[in-house]
Amino acid sequence: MPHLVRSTCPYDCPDACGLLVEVEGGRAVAVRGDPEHPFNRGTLCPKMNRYQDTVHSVNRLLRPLERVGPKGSGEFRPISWEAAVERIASTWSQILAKHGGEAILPYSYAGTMGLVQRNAGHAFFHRLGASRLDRTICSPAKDAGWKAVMGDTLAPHPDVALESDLIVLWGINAVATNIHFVDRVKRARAAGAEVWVVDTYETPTAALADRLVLTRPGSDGALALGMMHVMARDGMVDRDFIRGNVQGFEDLEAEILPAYSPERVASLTGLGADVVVALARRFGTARAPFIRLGHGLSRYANGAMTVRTIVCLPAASGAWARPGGGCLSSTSSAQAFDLGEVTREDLLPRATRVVNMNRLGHALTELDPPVMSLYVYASNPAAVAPDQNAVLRGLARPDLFTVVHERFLTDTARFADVVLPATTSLEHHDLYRAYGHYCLQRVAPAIPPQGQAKPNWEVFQLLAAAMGFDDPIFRAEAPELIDRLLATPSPLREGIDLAALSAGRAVELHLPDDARTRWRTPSGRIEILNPRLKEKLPTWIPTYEDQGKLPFRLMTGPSTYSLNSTFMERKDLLRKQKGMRLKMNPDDAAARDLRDGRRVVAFNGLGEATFLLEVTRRAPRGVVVAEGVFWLDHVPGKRNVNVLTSQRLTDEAGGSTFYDNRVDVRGD
Ligand SMILES: Nc1nc2c(c(=O)[nH]1)N[C@H]1C(S)=C(S)[C@@H](COP(=O)(O)OP(=O)(O)OC[C@H]3O[C@@H](n4cnc5c(=O)[nH]c(N)nc54)[C@H](O)[C@@H]3O)O[C@H]1N2
Ligand SMILES: Nc1nc2c(c(=O)[nH]1)N[C@H]1C(S)=C(S)[C@@H](COP(=O)(O)OP(=O)(O)OC[C@H]3O[C@@H](n4cnc5c(=O)[nH]c(N)nc54)[C@H](O)[C@@H]3O)O[C@H]1N2
Ligand SMILES: [Mo]
Repeated sequence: MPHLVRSTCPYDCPDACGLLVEVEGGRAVAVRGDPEHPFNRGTLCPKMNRYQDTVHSVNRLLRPLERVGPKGSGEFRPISWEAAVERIASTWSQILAKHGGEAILPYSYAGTMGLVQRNAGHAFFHRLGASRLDRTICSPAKDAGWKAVMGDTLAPHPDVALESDLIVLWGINAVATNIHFVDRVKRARAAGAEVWVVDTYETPTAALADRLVLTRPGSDGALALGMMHVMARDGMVDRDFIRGNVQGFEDLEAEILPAYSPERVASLTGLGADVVVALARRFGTARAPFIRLGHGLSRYANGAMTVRTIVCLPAASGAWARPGGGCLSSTSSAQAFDLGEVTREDLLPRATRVVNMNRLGHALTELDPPVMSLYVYASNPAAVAPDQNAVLRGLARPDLFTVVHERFLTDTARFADVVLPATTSLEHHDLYRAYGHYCLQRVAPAIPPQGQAKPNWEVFQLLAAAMGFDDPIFRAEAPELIDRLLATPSPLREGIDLAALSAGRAVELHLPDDARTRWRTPSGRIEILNPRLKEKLPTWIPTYEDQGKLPFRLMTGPSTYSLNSTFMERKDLLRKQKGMRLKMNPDDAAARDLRDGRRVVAFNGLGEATFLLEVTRRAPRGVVVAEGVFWLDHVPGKRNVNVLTSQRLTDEAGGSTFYDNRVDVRGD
């Protein structure tokens, strides 16, 4: 008889869904949504419905491997765990003696979101004195933009949107990336709310919209300033709310907004001036507009500033004061735990150098003194990191000792000297929180580790022992680390149902009653004027439009059937993606005599990649769109969209600029 085990979807997605796993004979035979989970309430996305196919895939790595062929060839032979750990420890000891700890670089991101397994290497690499990785590939500019205005103010609960009369899905392809929020949007719409989608092309999410607004890539900050210009001019700002809660709206009005007339904003955004006015009026007169802000618009040279400017809108309109109003950027807050219990910065012998993960290509090919060893876990940089040719050149270096801990033989794993097999989330302990809602879930294994796979934390325990590190933390097992996280004080966890948490159920964090009226900024007010920043007031700054004068802006959006490069092991989902495609407007295609379904090459100064052309009005003129981060091994030319993206960083916080690139396109 199968039995049911509760679990959490481990992937990097705002929904962090509750799962019910049907287990029979030590195998997961079915996975469905947990009907008792407050956010996903029993449903799952198309990717997770057959999670058991990932867990029990014939392509799982089940034994440690050692490279026998050239780097990148994927030729390996099995070795024992003892031999693998011994080889890593002895190579690192030599590197430490000859080059020092900073010659070793850990590279990890969010293959799993569990707080223990995701952060499992930090204590070890701190103790080792390795170079530190600045984990900036995803959202630092977005977070900086929010923080500039709102400080540590918690984002509203996603269910607040149910009471809104105008939901704006801004730079988010929610049908692909936040599907259970879409359920809230549909319910609000059924109750009378209007829905806008603001994007750069017609995504699947556009089908939800009463109004689709397509801006020129990277111009949304100008749109937000134009909206506030009109709202101020036409008496649609909430002066009472501003007086009581906001710092600096008057300065913005006097110093910045005059330059953002609808006509000027039209020229910056590509929208008609009449459209800018109409959007401003509708937003300004809505009772409780709710903005759900995605990541797309933050991955530009002006990303943090764009987010900062948009976050001013609900302050100007006073939306925060009304049930249903506000802005949800991210619910992930450090405030629920002290992660220091796991990350252990205190073990660092001294402040070692910091490497920005978006500049891995540079780090592996140009950094001086050089990186001599790379340890990758929970990430696939050969596919996901920008400037792919530089990354691959680095990974191919014969003198670089690379270790990859993975579930599958990814593009990165193919370049490893030693490959270690990793467990899936159904095989290890962890604690999950989300970045699109406020649930917390503690998860125990549903099935035993497959083959000889090991969880991240266990591997670092082995490596610590082999390196002779006797700090007590390395003897603590994963459940104990979870207990320690849960023992750190936090008002957000006050009064939560600990018995339910221990039993593996999702529980909601406790949002303070004044979370939406007490602004957690240094001044205690919403800081439209932030005196601590170089630009004290939000303003417009241009994008890079990288690679100069090439004709197309390149959008690299999420795909509904994969998650970054995860799920590419699943043939069923891969078929649904119908190949690595490039969407192009029919007029642009006609001008180049390119036909639908043809192979085309997109190129710029960084490299080129081969796509199947999809000619569609969903892409505006001058914009081409590539959804999904494909495995190089699956595509012609063995390069994906990231051969076209640059290592340049955002205005604040060193974020990625995946959307701020230009390309040209030719027939193959
Ligand atoms: N199915 C699926 N789900 C995922 C992911 C996935 O790859 N696939 N990725 C996961 C991860 S790691 C993350 S961070 C989240 C990201 O999920 P989202 O928050 O949706 O963010 P992005 O994927 O960066 O981009 C979202 C949208 O921004 C648009 N966009 C780009 N530039 C601009 C602009 O200048 N203005 C406007 N208005 N829109 C713009 C893009 O066209 C895209 O539709 O999703 C997670 N969930
Ligand atoms: N062009 C372009 N590039 C992008 C993006 C984009 O929108 N466009 N999105 C960017 C964003 S938002 C992000 S967050 C990054 C994501 O970049 P990554 O975090 O590297 O994400 P994935 O490609 O999903 O790779 C995660 C890997 O972790 C492995 N893994 C899963 N669980 C475990 C585990 O428990 N242990 C170990 N050791 N491994 C595990 C998986 O098998 C998978 O190969 O990509 C970025 N790259
Ligand atoms: Mo991300």
